[in-house]
Amino acid sequence: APRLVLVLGDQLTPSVAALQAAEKGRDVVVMAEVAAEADYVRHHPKKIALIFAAMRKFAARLEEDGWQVAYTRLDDDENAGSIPGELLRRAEEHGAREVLATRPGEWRLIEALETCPLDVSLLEDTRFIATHAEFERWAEGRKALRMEYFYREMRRKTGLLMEGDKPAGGKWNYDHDNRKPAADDLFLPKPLWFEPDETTENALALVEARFSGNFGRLHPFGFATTADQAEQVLDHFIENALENFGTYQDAMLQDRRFLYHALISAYLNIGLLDPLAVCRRVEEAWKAGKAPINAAEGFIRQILGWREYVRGIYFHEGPDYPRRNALNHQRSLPALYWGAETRMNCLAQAVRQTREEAYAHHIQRLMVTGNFALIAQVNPAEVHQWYLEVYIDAFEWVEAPNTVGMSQFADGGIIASKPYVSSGNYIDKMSDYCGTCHYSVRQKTGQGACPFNLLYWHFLVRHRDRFEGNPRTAQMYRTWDRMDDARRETVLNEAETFLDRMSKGETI
Ligand code: FAD
Ligand code: DLZ
Ligand code: SF4
Repeated sequence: APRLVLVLGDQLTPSVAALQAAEKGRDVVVMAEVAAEADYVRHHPKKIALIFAAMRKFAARLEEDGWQVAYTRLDDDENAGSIPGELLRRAEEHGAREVLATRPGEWRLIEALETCPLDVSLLEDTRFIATHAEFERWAEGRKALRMEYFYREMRRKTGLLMEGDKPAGGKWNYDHDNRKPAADDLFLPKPLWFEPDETTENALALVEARFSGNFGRLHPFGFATTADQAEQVLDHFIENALENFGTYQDAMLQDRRFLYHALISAYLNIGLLDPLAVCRRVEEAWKAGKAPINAAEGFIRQILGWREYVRGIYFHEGPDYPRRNALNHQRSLPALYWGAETRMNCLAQAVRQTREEAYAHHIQRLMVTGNFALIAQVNPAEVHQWYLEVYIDAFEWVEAPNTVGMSQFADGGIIASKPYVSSGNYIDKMSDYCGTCHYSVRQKTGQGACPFNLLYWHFLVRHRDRFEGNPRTAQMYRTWDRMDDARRETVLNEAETFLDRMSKGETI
């Protein structure tokens, strides 16, 4: 009897484990656009369109390669509505009992497959550089699971940027040379853009008809939808932007949404690009003198270090991880995250860009939307859901550790060694947002004071017990303690007033 070979919407790689284990003339590949995946959260329309278009093209490619593919479109009459439902329907149709599946990147779907009444084999997803066993071995017995040490292991394992057993150039990490603000007269490369072909247009029409109520603008749509196009995006980045990646990695400019970023996270996450191959390409560019070491190392660290590390943490910590709330924050996510008016220009810009592009770069996510949610003491589960919904690259295994752990400190400090909070100063230094803001970043209290300046202290004071003894935040408490009593009282009162207004839904 044939076996069913499940390929999910983020497993679009010809060498994915389930396909590797299958037999071409015998087995049936099952791919399905289903309501359960498309609306377990209200994904950004661009994200759904990307996945459906890429799934359809990938299925066509498998058929060309000689695979038998049972593909279900979202609007097919017989669509069972969920992945297990589709497997059962196809099992009956083909007289199959066995299913080969690559382990999904989300506990919810792993559990759904484990409880599906078919004989499902969950194969390890080999598209990552570290195996689960390697991560567990590394994590075992360690008190703190810091990315930097895991990253060094991965450098040693792959030999990337290594000279024998020493890091290339003598240092493991060149962040010291990075993180410069960007002047807005810099020459910046334009991202590569793909006009939708017929398959993509069809996917766009379907998404328009079914998901136009979701937050996010569907048109214009220029994402790559095949491995070949994704490869072109990578080439374009290496040729035009890699050189400046490190230096301006943390910069933010209002009218330059993509700066020197690669825009490849979605392609990596759905399987159109391979992470190790991407790192090797960047290493080659450095060897060929096309990029300095701070750029190559900084970039490779994001993929070889952070991306692999957060995946390890997600599976190491277990299914409850996305619901953790170590700081016990309970406020609702303010409406401005869904596009309601706000006078805070940094947030307005980040949200507008997110709505239009389904993209914001790391520092916008961490130090604008993430920082504000944290110091406004928003329930991390709501913050988590927002990030999962609004970004093109959001899949729980990578989104939850970044949001719940790194950005909201809701895991109690497994990922972040200090909370990523700042006053308006940091945003002003790294961006051009403050110049045209209603609020004044230099004003610490009183009418027009930047809300970040108030909430920052409110957060630190509320969590003094937890952070005072932390060497990375202790200094802030000394600064606070040096302020006079009246000033401290004003800051806290104004922060309270602001938070009350926010919670009442007033424009902030
Ligand atoms: P570049 O800045 O060019 O970086 C290159 C690549 O490095 C990225 O494509 C990505 O694959 C990898 N990378 C960089 N930082 C990280 C990181 N912290 N974790 C994992 N991989 C990283 N990334 C996602 O892929 N999906 C998410 O859902 C996601 N949610 C995030 C939520 C928050 C609150 C924060 C702070 C970060 C999140 N990130 C997420 C990480 C990072 O912001 C994005 O990977 C990056 O902005 C993608 O854009 P790029 O391809 O232009 O990346
Ligand atoms: C995100 C997504 C969406 C929107 N739709 C589908 C779908 O219709 N069919 C499918 O197989 N996968 C989809 N996906 C990706 C899955 O949600 C993803 O595999 C899990 O979240 C695990 O990462
Ligand atoms: Fe954001 Fe404050 Fe700057 Fe306005 S002044 S853009 S609120 S940091």
